[in-house]
Amino acid sequence: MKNLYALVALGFSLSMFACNKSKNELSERGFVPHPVQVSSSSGSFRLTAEQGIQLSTNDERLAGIADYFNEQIARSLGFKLEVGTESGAIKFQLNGNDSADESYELTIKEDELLISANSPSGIFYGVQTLLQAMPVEIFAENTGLNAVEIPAGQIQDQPAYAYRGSMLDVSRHFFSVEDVKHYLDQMANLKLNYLHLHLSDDQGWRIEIKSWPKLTQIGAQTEVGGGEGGFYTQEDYKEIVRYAAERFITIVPEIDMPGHTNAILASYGELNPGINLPDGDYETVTKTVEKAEDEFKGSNITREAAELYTGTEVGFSTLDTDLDLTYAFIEDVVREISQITPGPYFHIGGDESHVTAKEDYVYFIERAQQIVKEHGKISIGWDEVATSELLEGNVAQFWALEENAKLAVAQGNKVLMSPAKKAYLDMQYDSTTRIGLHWAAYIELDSAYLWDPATYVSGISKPSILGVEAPLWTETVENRADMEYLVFPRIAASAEVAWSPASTRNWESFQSRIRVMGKRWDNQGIGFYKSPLVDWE
Ligand code: TNX
Repeated sequence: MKNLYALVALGFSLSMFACNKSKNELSERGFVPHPVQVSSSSGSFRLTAEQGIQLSTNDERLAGIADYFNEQIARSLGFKLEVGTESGAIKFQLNGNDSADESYELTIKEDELLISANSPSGIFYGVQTLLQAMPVEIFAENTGLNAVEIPAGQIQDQPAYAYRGSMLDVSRHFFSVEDVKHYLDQMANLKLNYLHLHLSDDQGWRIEIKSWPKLTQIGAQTEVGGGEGGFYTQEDYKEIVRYAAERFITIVPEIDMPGHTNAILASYGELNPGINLPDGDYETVTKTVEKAEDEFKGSNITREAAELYTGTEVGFSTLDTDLDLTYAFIEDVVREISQITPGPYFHIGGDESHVTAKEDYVYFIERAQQIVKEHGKISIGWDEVATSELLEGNVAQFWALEENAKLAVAQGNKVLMSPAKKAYLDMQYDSTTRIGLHWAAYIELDSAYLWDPATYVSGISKPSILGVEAPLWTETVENRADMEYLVFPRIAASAEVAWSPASTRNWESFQSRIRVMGKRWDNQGIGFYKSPLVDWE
């Protein structure tokens, strides 16, 4: 009998051991997005202040990544590692310089930790995975720890899509440079690489244009609800671009046109087709605009600036597509913004131009694309732009109409996937969510996770898809707390949809890993939505 008890006790402690062991394994660290391949081995690497980082070559970008890593650990552990090309147990090994290749390998042994990649971006993603391989305390400040254990094993990884993005609408409510940096920090942890800034809309113009100063003197002075608005100086914007680049994130500026342009029309009366908007429902507004446009054409009515708008109706404004000055204006705006945008894309909006006649819309989009091309950029537009002739290489961002996305593909152009029913971060989780809209859907975490860009629209498969973007529209989002509540945890679902191959995605696995991600967010003070579908404790 005694022996039996001993045996049971032994069995119990062995299974406890097995359990603990499996929790400490590399594969159980809660990686988000999930890497392509993870294998665990026994033992661990002990990171202490005595270790160093060895760079394979004297490359500025490699050194920048080492600085980034050092800043992350300095915050939680209070020390930085020495960086050099001579020695160090942590090795960043750059094998080439193919910026399109974002793959990496991370090998963790007891005495060595190696990140190897063909481009600096690959090394950066290896660092992100390494941070997630560490205990979640690494995301907290001043932990008092002086060492962390990183379980041994090997990871091979690469993204499914080249464009993994999010959009921040800084027009409906303005967000400070600090808020944008905070957003970029979180994007980097999730291996997202494009931040699309929605810099203009009816409610506000948000970037300094030196040749058209009233855009910010007037057009930036308010926001939804009548708050004080704001804008980025060109120096601010450059700082955002720089901070993003440090995290291998490219900024995509958007100037929405020819609709969503009331802030422009309020700043420059000479661009205004001369329509003053009535209050009222959508139909009344549309009718008034159409009538006024008819009366205006060919007459010599003086153009008057529109009133600033702080409501949330969409689709009532338009630039005058017949006016030469309109194109001179766009030319200046595209030129000034392109000069301070190193990335390849310029987003021209093009959505919901409900008061622009169809043929005027097509003419306008084709001209706007041309201007963007002349400034060396590739146009992206919301899916409606595909009803025009797209220039080679330009991209349609699918949000609402599948037939538009198909038109783009039929023209040989790529699609960026942002289906509102899945990827929109401003949709409520359910009917009780305190902020957000629900015109497209209620989007709980499982819904945000359970879709595949390559099969979402029949007839559009992976080769026609540039990537995935999760937009945050901010009609109801007033501050950082609101932003965090809608963005997290869904942005992590979107990041995994964009990064991890469909064959490795699994909701149950995501449920257990997002729980660990939640601890990382808690450690950073991020007020995320505690979806009831996840056991956060
Ligand atoms: C539709 S999505 C819009 C935006 C709104 C958003 C709110 C798109 C291209 N246009 O103007 O902010 O819905 O969810």
